[in-house]
Amino acid sequence: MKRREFIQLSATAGAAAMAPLTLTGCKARPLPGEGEVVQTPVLCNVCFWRCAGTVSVENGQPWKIEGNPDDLHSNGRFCTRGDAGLGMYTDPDRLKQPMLRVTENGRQRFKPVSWDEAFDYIAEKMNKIKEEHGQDRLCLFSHGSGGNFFRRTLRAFGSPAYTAPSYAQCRGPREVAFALTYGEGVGSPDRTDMENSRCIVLIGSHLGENLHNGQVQTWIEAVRKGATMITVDPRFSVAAGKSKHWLPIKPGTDIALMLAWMNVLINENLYDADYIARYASGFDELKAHVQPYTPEWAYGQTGIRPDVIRTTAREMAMAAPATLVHPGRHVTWYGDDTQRERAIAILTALLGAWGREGGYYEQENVSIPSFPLPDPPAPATNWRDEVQGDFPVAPSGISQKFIDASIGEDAYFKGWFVYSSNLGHTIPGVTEKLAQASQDLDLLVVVDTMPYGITGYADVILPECTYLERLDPMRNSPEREPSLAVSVPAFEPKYDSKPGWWIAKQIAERLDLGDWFPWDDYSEELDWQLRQVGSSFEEMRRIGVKKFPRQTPKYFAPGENRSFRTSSGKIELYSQMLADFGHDPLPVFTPPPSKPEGEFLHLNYGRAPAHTFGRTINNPQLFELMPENTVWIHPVAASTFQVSNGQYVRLKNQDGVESNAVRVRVTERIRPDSLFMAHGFGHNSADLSLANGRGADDQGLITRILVDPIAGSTGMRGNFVTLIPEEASA
Ligand SMILES: Nc1nc2c(c(=O)[nH]1)N[C@H]1C(S)=C(S)[C@@H](COP(=O)(O)OP(=O)(O)OC[C@H]3O[C@@H](n4cnc5c(=O)[nH]c(N)nc54)[C@H](O)[C@@H]3O)O[C@H]1N2
Ligand SMILES: Nc1nc2c(c(=O)[nH]1)N[C@H]1C(S)=C(S)[C@@H](COP(=O)(O)OP(=O)(O)OC[C@H]3O[C@@H](n4cnc5c(=O)[nH]c(N)nc54)[C@H](O)[C@@H]3O)O[C@H]1N2
Ligand code: SF4
Ligand SMILES: [Mo]
Repeated sequence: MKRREFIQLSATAGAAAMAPLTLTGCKARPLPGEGEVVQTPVLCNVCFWRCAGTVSVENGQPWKIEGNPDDLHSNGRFCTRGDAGLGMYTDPDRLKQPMLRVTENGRQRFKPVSWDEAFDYIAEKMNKIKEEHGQDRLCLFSHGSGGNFFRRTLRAFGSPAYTAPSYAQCRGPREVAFALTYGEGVGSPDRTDMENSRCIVLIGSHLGENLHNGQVQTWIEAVRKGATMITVDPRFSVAAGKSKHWLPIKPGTDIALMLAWMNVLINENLYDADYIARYASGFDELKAHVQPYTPEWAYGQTGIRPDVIRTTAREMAMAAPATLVHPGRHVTWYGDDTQRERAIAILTALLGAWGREGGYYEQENVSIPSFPLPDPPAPATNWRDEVQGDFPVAPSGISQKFIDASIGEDAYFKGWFVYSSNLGHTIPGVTEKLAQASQDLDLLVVVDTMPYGITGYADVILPECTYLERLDPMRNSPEREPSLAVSVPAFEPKYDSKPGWWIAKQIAERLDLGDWFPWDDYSEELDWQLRQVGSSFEEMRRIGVKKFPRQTPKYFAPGENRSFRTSSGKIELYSQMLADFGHDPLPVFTPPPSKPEGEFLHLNYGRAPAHTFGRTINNPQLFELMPENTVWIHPVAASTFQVSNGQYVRLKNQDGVESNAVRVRVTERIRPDSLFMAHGFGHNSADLSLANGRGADDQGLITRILVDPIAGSTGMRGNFVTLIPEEASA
């Protein structure tokens, strides 16, 4: 029998039965706000931008959430998803009590247990792993600030290995490329000075659909002030609709376009020669390198006409240094992603835009001491060497390597904590591997709020309360102005759910590591920290956000000499480090995988404004706005596949994997060779009463994974699909 069968919660012994929904007639109600209103500061957790806002509770009932006007992430306005955050709290499908995997009559089930039973089980398994394999054989997968508490427990135990999908499935190659070039990454929030840009170049980045609140607001400010917008996207995105130039590039050929732009900037002497002479190294190598990459050559690769390439390069130069070539955020596309991001970093240097108004500004956060903690045990082995030694340049944990290192009898990792990440939907090509790892691991703990797919693999499911019911870590992100922001519970936790800090502390105490959480309530730690900078928890729970004066300038001073944190102290156009590790020291164009025989479309995915990945699909308010995704195809493709607008189809990829049924949207806003769908849909689980079976999942169709040889990230865009019309279509 399988060690761990995949279990849906609806098959749970003793799971609370769901009451049927009843509709009541309309009664006259007082207007909102007429009752007793209590307001609490919150950090929105519907996505990772962490906007600061206020929750209003009227007569003990949820009323509304809105942005805090003092907050640079929101400027007083939440996005659609943030507004709908109450749906995360009210969702009746939430996890309600701790569950333990048990075998009864030969079948595996989840059994509701007390928190004490769950903690005892976890502590016993952790100690056994320590005894048999060593203290360093557990790891944490996590997305979001609440993961920090579990990171602390595992670090204290002697297992510091940690990974987040925001590296190898998201920003990894960007951070690596900018660090190689400038000695530091772009960071989050992205240090783009768009509100002051006179020209913005978007390569993929579909701002407006990608709804990172403060960022979209600064972009719209630039549009309002008449900045020249250049959008490079195979699809006529929302951003393309606001652009002077839309370059509908052949997917996967952006490096060719950027090499041609460099060729024009250098050969027409449009680059910032003073900036390059003062700050950069490797210009001669770069100049020689880009000579063959003329706009005429790039036309053949990208489908973008040479005159358009020249015109757009000149417009960028005209607005420089207030020209922002946006670095993108989800950049794990074709496996040459570090090189594509290097091309963006190099273009930025040629335009003299790093450290300059309208380009990339210097961020600052509040200098605040860490809470004093004991020293962690010395590691017996180096997990980086053991798990991802083939990617020495990677600064963070690579999630798919963590999974690989958990498969087999001799696997390095023996236990997982998964906090707020639905790995099966997040990491491409892991369905089989997840099943294998879950056979081989000695412990698999999932901390979640909802019964998403990952819970089906767990030994123990720990229900966290939502961000509206708990104290979360303080926000101290680098920004234009330093500021601190807190999130305080607006409601008591529903059901038997608990805050992350409490769960992590209880586990630590079971392991005799209580001195890593030396307080009764997490607010005591926050209060200690806040007092170091002249504030207090009491003050912050009243005001939510506190701004601090900047200590350093936002931009380089004219003519200022400065040293960069690269090995040469210069902006490295030519990267000696890449050369030393056997990679191309200057970006080289690698053609994307070619289309298979037969009728296939590039599988292209992105964001929809109403949802955050898969985590909001079951949110009753957001579900109502967008209950399923559609696949965008061009009329030419519609005619090839003989499908019409609104018809349901199944998608089948080059390896024969099929999706759920999904509706077609026929539109000229996409290239005839490509298809586009919003990521996050296609959950097949009866535990998710709204999301179940709605729309299709792009992740399952991503079976060809193009791993970046530098960053180790998973390129997801080398896949193709064909359309199979459904017989009975709506
Ligand atoms: N509403 C909402 N907003 C979000 C999120 C969310 O879940 N929901 N998630 C946030 C997160 S974590 C991230 S990382 C960001 C991601 O958002 P972005 O960084 O903006 O993501 P991209 O992958 O660049 O954007 C997808 C766009 O790339 C285009 N594209 C596809 N292939 C190519 C190509 O070969 N070349 C070019 N030039 N373009 C191509 C697609 O047509 C699409 O318009 O969004 C953030 N914002
Ligand atoms: N195919 C494809 N894959 C992608 C992407 C893509 O566009 N297409 N995007 C990539 C990118 S850019 C990113 S950043 C990653 C995102 O990857 P993830 O963040 O892993 O994405 P989700 O699927 O949203 O994971 C959500 C899980 O977190 C749980 N959760 C939500 N709120 C809470 C909470 O408050 N506490 C706890 N404990 N759990 C909570 C949800 O219930 C759910 O199980 O995905 C990457 N993978
Ligand atoms: S961008 Fe929207 S969903 Fe994300 S934190 Fe801000 S308000 Fe919440
Ligand atoms: Mo992301």
